[in-house]
Amino acid sequence: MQILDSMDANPKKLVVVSNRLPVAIHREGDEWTIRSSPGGLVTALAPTMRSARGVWLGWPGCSPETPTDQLLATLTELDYQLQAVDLSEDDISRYYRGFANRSLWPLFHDLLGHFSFNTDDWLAYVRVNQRFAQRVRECAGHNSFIWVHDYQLLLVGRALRELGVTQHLAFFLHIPFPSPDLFRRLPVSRDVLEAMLQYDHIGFQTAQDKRNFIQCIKWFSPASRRTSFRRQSILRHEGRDIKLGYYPISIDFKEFNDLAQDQRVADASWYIHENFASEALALGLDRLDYTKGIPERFLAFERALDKYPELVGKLSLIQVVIPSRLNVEEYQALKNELDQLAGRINSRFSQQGWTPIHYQFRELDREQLLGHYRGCEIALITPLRDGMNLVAKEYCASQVDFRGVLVLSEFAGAARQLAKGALLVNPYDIDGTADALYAAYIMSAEERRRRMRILRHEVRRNDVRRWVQWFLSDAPLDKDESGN
Ligand code: GDG
Repeated sequence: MQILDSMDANPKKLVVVSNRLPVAIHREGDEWTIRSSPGGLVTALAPTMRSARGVWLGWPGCSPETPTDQLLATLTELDYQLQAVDLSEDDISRYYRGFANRSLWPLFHDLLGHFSFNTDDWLAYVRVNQRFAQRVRECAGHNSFIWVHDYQLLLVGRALRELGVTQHLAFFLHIPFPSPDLFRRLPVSRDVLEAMLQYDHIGFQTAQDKRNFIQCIKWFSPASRRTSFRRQSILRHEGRDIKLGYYPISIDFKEFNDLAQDQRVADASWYIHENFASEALALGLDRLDYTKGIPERFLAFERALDKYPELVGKLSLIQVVIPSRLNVEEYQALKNELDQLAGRINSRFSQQGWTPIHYQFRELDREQLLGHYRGCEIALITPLRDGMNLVAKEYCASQVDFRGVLVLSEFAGAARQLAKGALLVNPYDIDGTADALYAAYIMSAEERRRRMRILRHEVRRNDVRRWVQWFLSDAPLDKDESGN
Protein backbone atom coordinates (compact mmCIF):
# COMPACT_ATOMS: atom_id res chain seq x y z
CA MET A 1 0.00 0.00 0.00
CA GLN A 2 1.31 3.43 -0.91
CA ILE A 3 1.65 6.14 1.69
CA LEU A 4 -1.13 8.38 0.29
CA ASP A 5 -3.67 5.55 0.23
CA SER A 6 -2.64 4.50 3.66
CA MET A 7 -3.19 8.08 4.86
CA ASP A 8 -6.79 7.97 3.66
CA ALA A 9 -7.61 4.58 5.13
CA ASN A 10 -5.57 4.60 8.28
CA PRO A 11 -4.00 8.00 8.51
CA LYS A 12 -0.35 7.93 9.29
CA LYS A 13 1.04 10.85 11.20
CA LEU A 14 3.17 13.00 8.86
CA VAL A 15 6.28 14.31 10.58
CA VAL A 16 8.07 17.02 8.59
CA VAL A 17 11.54 18.00 9.75
CA SER A 18 13.38 21.08 8.48
CA ASN A 19 16.07 23.39 9.81
CA ARG A 20 13.63 26.28 10.30
CA LEU A 21 10.06 26.16 11.49
CA PRO A 22 7.77 28.20 9.25
CA VAL A 23 7.28 30.90 11.90
CA ALA A 24 8.63 34.36 12.67
CA ILE A 25 9.03 35.32 16.34
CA HIS A 26 9.70 38.93 17.36
CA ARG A 27 10.16 40.73 20.63
CA GLU A 28 9.33 44.36 21.26
CA GLY A 29 10.10 45.32 24.86
CA ASP A 30 8.43 42.63 26.98
CA GLU A 31 5.97 41.70 24.24
CA TRP A 32 6.52 38.58 22.14
CA THR A 33 4.75 38.08 18.84
CA ILE A 34 4.59 35.01 16.67
CA ARG A 35 3.18 34.57 13.20
CA SER A 36 3.33 31.73 10.75
CA SER A 37 5.40 32.56 7.68
CA PRO A 38 3.70 30.97 4.74
CA GLY A 39 5.94 29.71 1.95
CA GLY A 40 5.50 27.29 -0.91
CA LEU A 41 6.36 24.25 1.17
CA VAL A 42 3.91 25.19 3.93
CA THR A 43 1.08 25.77 1.44
CA ALA A 44 1.86 22.52 -0.32
CA LEU A 45 2.04 20.42 2.79
CA ALA A 46 -0.82 22.02 4.74
CA PRO A 47 -3.70 19.81 3.42
CA THR A 48 -1.72 16.61 3.97
CA MET A 49 -0.50 17.86 7.34
CA ARG A 50 -4.09 18.46 8.42
CA SER A 51 -5.44 15.10 7.24
CA ALA A 52 -2.41 13.24 8.54
CA ARG A 53 -2.36 14.84 12.02
CA GLY A 54 0.97 16.37 11.07
CA VAL A 55 3.80 17.67 13.16
CA TRP A 56 6.45 20.06 11.86
CA LEU A 57 9.76 20.10 13.71
CA GLY A 58 12.44 22.72 13.37
CA TRP A 59 14.37 25.59 14.88
CA PRO A 60 12.06 28.55 15.56
CA GLY A 61 14.82 31.05 14.75
CA CYS A 62 15.24 32.49 18.23
CA SER A 63 17.39 31.93 21.29
CA PRO A 64 16.62 29.10 23.77
CA GLU A 65 15.49 31.71 26.38
CA THR A 66 12.45 32.55 24.24
CA PRO A 67 9.18 31.05 25.59
CA THR A 68 8.83 29.18 22.30
CA ASP A 69 6.48 26.42 23.43
CA GLN A 70 3.93 28.88 24.84
CA LEU A 71 4.16 31.00 21.68
CA LEU A 72 3.76 28.01 19.37
CA ALA A 73 0.69 26.89 21.34
CA THR A 74 -0.99 30.21 20.45
CA LEU A 75 -0.85 29.46 16.71
CA THR A 76 -4.20 27.69 16.76
CA GLU A 77 -5.15 28.51 13.15
CA LEU A 78 -2.71 25.96 11.72
CA ASP A 79 -4.56 22.67 12.43
CA TYR A 80 -1.29 20.86 12.83
CA GLN A 81 1.44 20.98 15.43
CA LEU A 82 4.72 22.84 15.43
CA GLN A 83 7.49 21.54 17.66
CA ALA A 84 10.64 23.52 18.38
CA VAL A 85 14.17 22.20 18.32
CA ASP A 86 16.15 24.65 20.45
CA LEU A 87 19.60 25.65 19.25
CA SER A 88 22.15 27.79 21.05
CA GLU A 89 24.11 30.62 19.43
CA ASP A 90 27.15 28.31 19.34
CA ASP A 91 25.12 25.58 17.56
CA ILE A 92 23.94 28.06 14.96
CA SER A 93 27.41 29.43 14.47
CA ARG A 94 29.00 25.99 13.96
CA TYR A 95 26.30 23.70 12.60
CA TYR A 96 24.43 26.22 10.43
CA ARG A 97 26.81 29.06 9.55
CA GLY A 98 29.78 26.69 9.79
CA PHE A 99 29.47 23.22 8.28
CA ALA A 100 26.12 23.68 6.49
CA ASN A 101 26.90 27.05 4.95
CA ARG A 102 30.68 27.12 4.60
CA SER A 103 31.17 23.49 3.55
CA LEU A 104 27.99 21.95 2.12
CA TRP A 105 26.38 25.03 0.54
CA PRO A 106 29.34 26.09 -1.68
CA LEU A 107 30.38 22.52 -2.48
CA PHE A 108 26.88 21.45 -3.49
CA HIS A 109 26.60 24.60 -5.66
CA ASP A 110 29.87 23.82 -7.52
CA LEU A 111 31.53 26.93 -6.06
CA LEU A 112 34.69 25.49 -4.60
CA GLY A 113 36.28 28.92 -4.20
CA HIS A 114 33.91 29.56 -1.28
CA PHE A 115 34.40 26.14 0.31
CA SER A 116 36.17 25.55 3.62
CA PHE A 117 36.09 22.78 6.21
CA ASN A 118 36.48 22.90 9.98
CA THR A 119 36.39 19.71 12.09
CA ASP A 120 34.72 21.36 15.10
CA ASP A 121 31.93 22.67 12.86
CA TRP A 122 31.45 19.17 11.45
CA LEU A 123 31.24 17.69 14.96
CA ALA A 124 28.65 20.33 15.90
CA TYR A 125 26.69 19.39 12.73
CA VAL A 126 26.70 15.73 13.82
CA ARG A 127 25.53 16.70 17.33
CA VAL A 128 22.76 19.00 16.12
CA ASN A 129 21.51 16.35 13.65
CA GLN A 130 21.39 13.93 16.60
CA ARG A 131 19.40 16.48 18.60
CA PHE A 132 16.89 16.81 15.74
CA ALA A 133 16.63 13.00 15.62
CA GLN A 134 16.00 12.85 19.37
CA ARG A 135 13.12 15.34 19.03
CA VAL A 136 11.72 13.41 16.07
CA ARG A 137 11.72 10.22 18.10
CA GLU A 138 9.89 11.99 20.94
CA CYS A 139 7.20 13.32 18.56
CA ALA A 140 6.75 10.48 16.08
CA GLY A 141 4.87 7.32 16.94
CA HIS A 142 5.29 3.95 15.26
CA ASN A 143 2.71 4.82 12.67
CA SER A 144 4.43 7.94 11.36
CA PHE A 145 5.77 8.94 8.00
CA ILE A 146 8.97 10.91 8.67
CA TRP A 147 10.03 13.35 5.98
CA VAL A 148 13.32 15.23 6.51
CA HIS A 149 14.28 18.27 4.41
CA ASP A 150 17.47 19.68 3.05
CA TYR A 151 21.21 19.92 3.41
CA GLN A 152 21.27 21.00 7.05
CA LEU A 153 19.85 17.61 8.08
CA LEU A 154 21.63 15.00 5.95
CA LEU A 155 22.51 12.87 8.98
CA VAL A 156 19.14 12.78 10.76
CA GLY A 157 18.24 9.43 9.14
CA ARG A 158 21.30 7.71 10.53
CA ALA A 159 20.85 9.34 13.94
CA LEU A 160 17.28 7.99 14.00
CA ARG A 161 18.47 4.49 13.15
CA GLU A 162 20.98 4.75 16.01
CA LEU A 163 18.04 5.56 18.29
CA GLY A 164 16.34 2.36 17.16
CA VAL A 165 13.84 3.90 14.74
CA THR A 166 13.10 1.31 12.06
CA GLN A 167 10.23 2.81 10.13
CA HIS A 168 10.24 4.43 6.71
CA LEU A 169 12.43 7.54 6.46
CA ALA A 170 12.18 9.97 3.55
CA PHE A 171 14.47 12.84 2.61
CA PHE A 172 14.28 15.67 0.06
CA LEU A 173 17.29 17.76 -0.97
CA HIS A 174 16.35 21.30 -2.02
CA ILE A 175 19.77 22.24 -3.37
CA PRO A 176 21.83 20.55 -6.11
CA PHE A 177 23.87 17.40 -5.48
CA PRO A 178 27.46 17.67 -6.79
CA SER A 179 29.46 15.34 -9.02
CA PRO A 180 31.90 12.90 -7.33
CA ASP A 181 34.88 15.07 -8.35
CA LEU A 182 33.52 17.86 -6.20
CA PHE A 183 31.91 15.81 -3.47
CA ARG A 184 35.16 13.98 -2.69
CA ARG A 185 36.79 17.27 -1.64
CA LEU A 186 34.71 17.07 1.52
CA PRO A 187 36.91 15.36 4.12
CA VAL A 188 33.86 13.63 5.61
CA SER A 189 32.28 12.72 2.28
CA ARG A 190 32.15 8.97 3.00
CA ASP A 191 30.54 9.58 6.36
CA VAL A 192 27.88 11.81 4.78
CA LEU A 193 27.04 9.26 2.05
CA GLU A 194 26.92 6.41 4.52
CA ALA A 195 24.49 8.44 6.66
CA MET A 196 22.30 9.39 3.70
CA LEU A 197 21.93 5.72 2.80
CA GLN A 198 20.01 5.20 6.04
CA TYR A 199 17.01 6.94 4.48
CA ASP A 200 14.59 4.71 2.55
CA HIS A 201 13.61 7.26 -0.04
CA ILE A 202 15.71 10.19 -1.27
CA GLY A 203 14.31 12.88 -3.55
CA PHE A 204 16.35 15.31 -5.64
CA GLN A 205 15.30 18.36 -7.65
CA THR A 206 16.60 17.19 -11.04
CA ALA A 207 17.69 14.10 -12.95
CA GLN A 208 21.25 15.48 -12.94
CA ASP A 209 21.31 15.70 -9.11
CA LYS A 210 20.10 12.13 -8.85
CA ARG A 211 22.71 11.00 -11.41
CA ASN A 212 25.45 12.76 -9.44
CA PHE A 213 24.36 11.01 -6.26
CA ILE A 214 24.42 7.63 -7.99
CA GLN A 215 27.92 8.35 -9.33
CA CYS A 216 29.04 9.17 -5.77
CA ILE A 217 27.57 5.91 -4.51
CA LYS A 218 29.43 3.98 -7.25
CA TRP A 219 32.65 5.49 -5.93
CA PHE A 220 31.76 4.99 -2.26
CA SER A 221 30.22 1.55 -2.47
CA PRO A 222 31.04 -0.25 -5.74
CA ALA A 223 29.22 -3.36 -4.50
CA SER A 224 25.84 -1.59 -4.34
CA ARG A 225 23.48 -2.64 -7.14
CA ARG A 226 20.97 -0.43 -8.87
CA THR A 227 17.91 -0.87 -11.06
CA SER A 228 16.22 2.03 -12.79
CA PHE A 229 12.73 2.54 -14.10
CA ARG A 230 11.76 5.90 -15.60
CA ARG A 231 12.39 8.62 -12.99
CA GLN A 232 13.30 6.21 -10.22
CA SER A 233 16.17 3.98 -9.24
CA ILE A 234 16.31 1.36 -6.54
CA LEU A 235 19.66 1.03 -4.86
CA ARG A 236 20.43 -2.25 -3.16
CA HIS A 237 22.86 -1.43 -0.36
CA GLU A 238 23.87 -3.80 2.44
CA GLY A 239 20.63 -5.77 2.19
CA ARG A 240 18.34 -2.72 2.05
CA ASP A 241 16.50 -1.11 -0.86
CA ILE A 242 16.70 2.67 -1.13
CA LYS A 243 14.47 4.49 -3.56
CA LEU A 244 16.00 7.44 -5.44
CA GLY A 245 13.89 9.81 -7.51
CA TYR A 246 13.76 13.37 -8.81
CA TYR A 247 10.86 15.67 -8.09
CA PRO A 248 11.27 19.29 -9.29
CA ILE A 249 9.68 21.43 -6.58
CA SER A 250 7.15 24.04 -7.60
CA ILE A 251 4.78 26.76 -6.40
CA ASP A 252 1.08 27.21 -5.76
CA PHE A 253 0.22 28.39 -9.28
CA LYS A 254 -3.36 29.28 -8.45
CA GLU A 255 -2.40 31.46 -5.52
CA PHE A 256 0.02 33.55 -7.61
CA ASN A 257 -2.28 33.66 -10.63
CA ASP A 258 -5.28 34.78 -8.56
CA LEU A 259 -3.44 37.31 -6.44
CA ALA A 260 -1.73 38.82 -9.50
CA GLN A 261 -5.20 39.76 -10.80
CA ASP A 262 -6.12 41.56 -7.59
CA GLN A 263 -6.64 45.30 -8.03
CA ARG A 264 -4.03 46.10 -5.38
CA VAL A 265 -1.39 44.17 -7.31
CA ALA A 266 -2.46 45.80 -10.57
CA ASP A 267 -2.06 49.20 -8.86
CA ALA A 268 1.35 48.25 -7.47
CA SER A 269 2.45 47.10 -10.92
CA TRP A 270 1.25 50.36 -12.51
CA TYR A 271 2.97 52.38 -9.81
CA ILE A 272 6.32 50.65 -10.38
CA HIS A 273 6.30 51.81 -14.00
CA GLU A 274 5.25 55.32 -13.04
CA ASN A 275 7.93 55.48 -10.41
CA PHE A 276 10.83 54.07 -12.39
CA ALA A 277 10.11 56.02 -15.57
CA SER A 278 11.52 53.56 -18.08
CA GLU A 279 9.90 52.11 -21.16
CA ALA A 280 10.78 48.59 -20.07
CA LEU A 281 11.84 47.04 -16.76
CA ALA A 282 13.97 43.96 -16.14
CA LEU A 283 13.66 42.37 -12.71
CA GLY A 284 16.23 40.56 -10.58
CA LEU A 285 15.04 39.27 -7.20
CA ASP A 286 17.21 37.14 -4.96
CA ARG A 287 18.33 36.44 -1.45
CA LEU A 288 21.79 37.93 -0.89
CA ASP A 289 23.90 34.95 -1.93
CA TYR A 290 26.97 34.39 -4.09
CA THR A 291 25.21 31.48 -5.85
CA LYS A 292 22.63 33.84 -7.35
CA GLY A 293 25.05 35.50 -9.81
CA ILE A 294 24.04 39.09 -9.02
CA PRO A 295 27.41 40.78 -9.81
CA GLU A 296 27.58 38.90 -13.12
CA ARG A 297 24.02 40.09 -13.85
CA PHE A 298 25.00 43.73 -13.22
CA LEU A 299 27.96 43.30 -15.57
CA ALA A 300 25.74 41.71 -18.24
CA PHE A 301 23.32 44.62 -17.94
CA GLU A 302 26.20 47.07 -18.29
CA ARG A 303 27.45 45.16 -21.35
CA ALA A 304 23.98 45.35 -22.89
CA LEU A 305 23.95 49.14 -22.46
CA ASP A 306 27.40 49.32 -24.10
CA LYS A 307 26.57 46.99 -26.97
CA TYR A 308 23.05 48.20 -27.66
CA PRO A 309 22.97 51.97 -27.03
CA GLU A 310 19.28 52.12 -27.93
CA LEU A 311 18.63 50.52 -24.52
CA VAL A 312 20.03 53.57 -22.72
CA GLY A 313 17.14 55.61 -21.36
CA LYS A 314 14.72 52.78 -22.27
CA LEU A 315 15.49 49.68 -20.18
CA SER A 316 16.14 49.73 -16.41
CA LEU A 317 17.06 46.87 -14.14
CA ILE A 318 15.23 46.64 -10.81
CA GLN A 319 17.34 44.46 -8.55
CA VAL A 320 15.77 43.51 -5.22
CA VAL A 321 18.17 41.82 -2.81
CA ILE A 322 16.75 40.27 0.33
CA PRO A 323 19.15 40.65 3.28
CA SER A 324 20.51 37.26 4.29
CA ARG A 325 23.40 35.85 6.41
CA LEU A 326 24.84 39.35 6.87
CA ASN A 327 26.80 38.28 9.93
CA VAL A 328 28.93 36.14 7.60
CA GLU A 329 31.90 38.14 6.30
CA GLU A 330 31.58 36.79 2.77
CA TYR A 331 27.98 37.95 2.47
CA GLN A 332 28.90 41.41 3.74
CA ALA A 333 31.68 41.51 1.11
CA LEU A 334 29.15 40.55 -1.59
CA LYS A 335 26.88 43.38 -0.46
CA ASN A 336 29.78 45.84 -0.69
CA GLU A 337 30.60 44.57 -4.17
CA LEU A 338 26.98 45.06 -5.30
CA ASP A 339 26.85 48.58 -3.82
CA GLN A 340 30.00 49.51 -5.73
CA LEU A 341 28.97 47.92 -9.02
CA ALA A 342 25.52 49.53 -9.01
CA GLY A 343 27.08 52.89 -8.12
CA ARG A 344 29.68 52.63 -10.90
CA ILE A 345 27.20 51.57 -13.58
CA ASN A 346 24.69 54.21 -12.56
CA SER A 347 27.30 56.94 -12.61
CA ARG A 348 28.34 55.85 -16.13
CA PHE A 349 24.90 55.75 -17.72
CA SER A 350 22.37 57.78 -15.69
CA GLN A 351 20.55 60.55 -17.52
CA GLN A 352 18.18 63.19 -16.29
CA GLY A 353 14.99 61.34 -15.39
CA TRP A 354 16.43 57.84 -16.04
CA THR A 355 18.50 55.53 -13.84
CA PRO A 356 19.85 52.24 -15.22
CA ILE A 357 19.87 50.14 -12.01
CA HIS A 358 17.34 50.52 -9.20
CA TYR A 359 18.98 48.50 -6.50
CA GLN A 360 16.93 47.83 -3.36
CA PHE A 361 18.31 45.99 -0.38
CA ARG A 362 15.12 44.97 1.42
CA GLU A 363 12.30 42.47 1.52
CA LEU A 364 9.08 43.19 -0.38
CA ASP A 365 5.63 42.47 1.01
CA ARG A 366 3.45 40.04 -0.95
CA GLU A 367 1.56 42.69 -2.95
CA GLN A 368 4.76 44.50 -3.86
CA LEU A 369 6.38 41.20 -4.84
CA LEU A 370 3.55 40.31 -7.17
CA GLY A 371 3.38 43.89 -8.42
CA HIS A 372 7.00 43.53 -9.52
CA TYR A 373 6.36 40.12 -11.10
CA ARG A 374 3.35 41.38 -13.00
CA GLY A 375 4.77 44.74 -13.98
CA CYS A 376 8.29 43.91 -15.20
CA GLU A 377 8.63 43.06 -18.89
CA ILE A 378 11.70 40.88 -18.32
CA ALA A 379 12.77 38.61 -15.46
CA LEU A 380 16.54 38.27 -15.42
CA ILE A 381 17.17 35.19 -13.29
CA THR A 382 20.78 34.18 -13.63
CA PRO A 383 22.05 32.06 -10.71
CA LEU A 384 25.48 30.46 -11.14
CA ARG A 385 23.82 27.35 -9.73
CA ASP A 386 20.44 26.80 -8.08
CA GLY A 387 18.52 23.76 -6.83
CA MET A 388 15.33 24.90 -8.58
CA ASN A 389 14.63 28.67 -8.31
CA LEU A 390 11.06 29.37 -7.38
CA VAL A 391 11.26 33.04 -8.37
CA ALA A 392 11.32 31.95 -12.04
CA LYS A 393 8.11 29.94 -11.58
CA GLU A 394 6.41 32.65 -9.50
CA TYR A 395 7.18 35.21 -12.22
CA CYS A 396 5.44 33.07 -14.85
CA ALA A 397 2.41 32.38 -12.63
CA SER A 398 2.04 36.15 -12.02
CA GLN A 399 2.29 37.10 -15.71
CA VAL A 400 -1.44 37.37 -16.15
CA ASP A 401 -1.01 39.82 -19.06
CA PHE A 402 1.39 37.48 -20.94
CA ARG A 403 3.78 40.38 -21.59
CA GLY A 404 6.87 39.12 -19.78
CA VAL A 405 9.98 37.34 -21.03
CA LEU A 406 11.89 34.98 -18.78
CA VAL A 407 15.69 35.04 -19.17
CA LEU A 408 16.92 32.11 -17.12
CA SER A 409 20.26 30.57 -16.21
CA GLU A 410 20.80 27.12 -17.66
CA PHE A 411 22.28 26.18 -14.26
CA ALA A 412 19.02 26.68 -12.34
CA GLY A 413 17.15 23.44 -11.69
CA ALA A 414 14.09 25.11 -13.24
CA ALA A 415 15.83 25.41 -16.63
CA ARG A 416 14.95 21.89 -17.72
CA GLN A 417 11.20 22.38 -17.23
CA LEU A 418 11.12 25.96 -18.54
CA ALA A 419 13.53 25.60 -21.48
CA LYS A 420 10.81 25.75 -24.15
CA GLY A 421 9.50 29.15 -23.14
CA ALA A 422 12.50 30.91 -21.57
CA LEU A 423 15.64 32.38 -23.09
CA LEU A 424 18.36 30.26 -21.47
CA VAL A 425 21.75 31.82 -20.71
CA ASN A 426 25.08 30.85 -19.22
CA PRO A 427 25.48 33.44 -16.43
CA TYR A 428 29.28 33.36 -16.75
CA ASP A 429 28.89 34.47 -20.37
CA ILE A 430 28.46 38.21 -19.88
CA ASP A 431 28.16 38.90 -23.61
CA GLY A 432 25.69 36.07 -24.16
CA THR A 433 23.50 37.27 -21.29
CA ALA A 434 23.63 40.84 -22.64
CA ASP A 435 22.49 39.53 -26.04
CA ALA A 436 19.63 37.58 -24.47
CA LEU A 437 18.54 40.69 -22.59
CA TYR A 438 18.46 42.61 -25.84
CA ALA A 439 16.58 39.79 -27.57
CA ALA A 440 14.02 39.89 -24.76
CA TYR A 441 13.69 43.67 -25.10
CA ILE A 442 13.02 43.61 -28.85
CA MET A 443 10.85 40.48 -28.79
CA SER A 444 7.46 40.97 -30.45
CA ALA A 445 4.31 40.96 -28.33
CA GLU A 446 3.17 37.87 -30.21
CA GLU A 447 6.32 35.90 -29.44
CA ARG A 448 6.22 36.96 -25.77
CA ARG A 449 2.67 35.74 -25.49
CA ARG A 450 3.50 32.44 -27.21
CA ARG A 451 6.41 31.75 -24.87
CA MET A 452 4.60 32.85 -21.73
CA ARG A 453 1.69 30.58 -22.59
CA ILE A 454 4.10 27.60 -22.69
CA LEU A 455 5.71 28.63 -19.41
CA ARG A 456 2.45 29.14 -17.55
CA HIS A 457 1.08 25.85 -18.82
CA GLU A 458 4.15 24.04 -17.49
CA VAL A 459 4.03 25.72 -14.05
CA ARG A 460 0.28 25.21 -13.74
CA ARG A 461 0.50 21.52 -14.68
CA ASN A 462 3.36 20.74 -12.32
CA ASP A 463 2.46 22.80 -9.29
CA VAL A 464 3.53 22.23 -5.72
CA ARG A 465 0.56 20.06 -4.79
CA ARG A 466 1.50 17.68 -7.55
CA TRP A 467 5.06 17.72 -6.21
CA VAL A 468 3.90 16.61 -2.72
CA GLN A 469 1.65 13.92 -4.15
CA TRP A 470 4.36 12.72 -6.43
CA PHE A 471 6.88 12.40 -3.63
CA LEU A 472 4.51 10.77 -1.17
CA SER A 473 3.01 8.35 -3.68
CA ASP A 474 6.51 7.22 -4.60
CA ALA A 475 7.17 6.19 -1.02
CA PRO A 476 8.23 2.54 -0.95
CA LEU A 477 5.81 -0.12 0.16
CA ASP A 478 4.85 0.33 3.78
CA LYS A 479 6.91 -1.40 6.32
CA ASP A 480 4.86 -2.91 9.06
CA GLU A 481 4.96 -1.25 12.48
CA SER A 482 7.99 -3.14 13.55
CA GLY A 483 9.75 -1.85 10.47
CA ASN A 484 10.11 -5.14 8.62
C1 GDG B 1 16.12 26.97 -1.80
C2 GDG B 1 17.01 26.55 -2.98
C3 GDG B 1 14.95 25.98 -4.28
C4 GDG B 1 12.15 36.38 -2.43
N1 GDG B 1 12.16 37.71 -2.24
C5 GDG B 1 11.05 38.03 -1.55
C6 GDG B 1 10.35 36.86 -1.34
N2 GDG B 1 11.05 35.88 -1.87
C7 GDG B 1 10.66 34.46 -1.87
C8 GDG B 1 10.29 34.08 -3.28
C9 GDG B 1 10.57 32.58 -3.29
C10 GDG B 1 11.67 32.42 -2.24
O1 GDG B 1 11.75 33.63 -1.52
C11 GDG B 1 13.04 32.19 -2.89
O2 GDG B 1 13.05 30.88 -3.39
P1 GDG B 1 14.20 30.34 -4.36
O3 GDG B 1 13.78 29.02 -4.87
O4 GDG B 1 14.37 31.31 -5.48
O5 GDG B 1 15.56 30.33 -3.54
P2 GDG B 1 16.13 29.81 -2.08
O6 GDG B 1 15.63 30.66 -0.99
O7 GDG B 1 17.59 29.80 -2.26
O8 GDG B 1 15.57 28.30 -1.85
C12 GDG B 1 16.25 26.77 -4.29
C13 GDG B 1 14.15 26.27 -3.01
O9 GDG B 1 14.95 26.06 -1.84
C14 GDG B 1 12.92 25.35 -2.91
O10 GDG B 1 13.28 24.01 -2.97
O11 GDG B 1 14.17 26.37 -5.40
O12 GDG B 1 17.04 26.36 -5.38
O13 GDG B 1 18.23 27.31 -2.97
O14 GDG B 1 9.44 31.86 -2.90
O15 GDG B 1 8.95 34.43 -3.50
N3 GDG B 1 9.17 36.84 -0.69
C15 GDG B 1 8.68 38.04 -0.25
N4 GDG B 1 9.36 39.22 -0.41
C16 GDG B 1 10.53 39.25 -1.04
O16 GDG B 1 11.14 40.32 -1.17
N5 GDG B 1 7.48 38.05 0.36
